[in-house]
Amino acid sequence: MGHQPNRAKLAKALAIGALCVAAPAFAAEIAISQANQTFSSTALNLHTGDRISFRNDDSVTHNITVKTAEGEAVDLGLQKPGGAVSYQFASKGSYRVVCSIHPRMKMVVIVQ
Ligand SMILES: [Cu+2]
Repeated sequence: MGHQPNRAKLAKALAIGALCVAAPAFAAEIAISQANQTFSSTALNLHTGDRISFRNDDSVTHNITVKTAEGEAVDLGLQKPGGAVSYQFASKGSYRVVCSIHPRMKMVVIVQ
């Protein structure tokens, strides 16, 4: 007997959960490609909370390191061809993004 109402409640809860997931996020996710050992953009302006997804479109491994304004270096690890890693820029400031394997690969990210 108490069966159906519970199921209805569960369905409602699931629907609300789905809505939350589908709700438009204020933070953006920007896709950056690495090809020919170059970032597809060398300078970006982001808002706090935005995320960059870095895709490796090269045939060589990359290793992105994000250097924050405070001098902290965040190593995103080895990234094989075809792989993607992402990083969220959680606070304002000027960041430098480099590949620790290919020092010529550089980009600047300004978060405001
Ligand atoms: Cu590299």
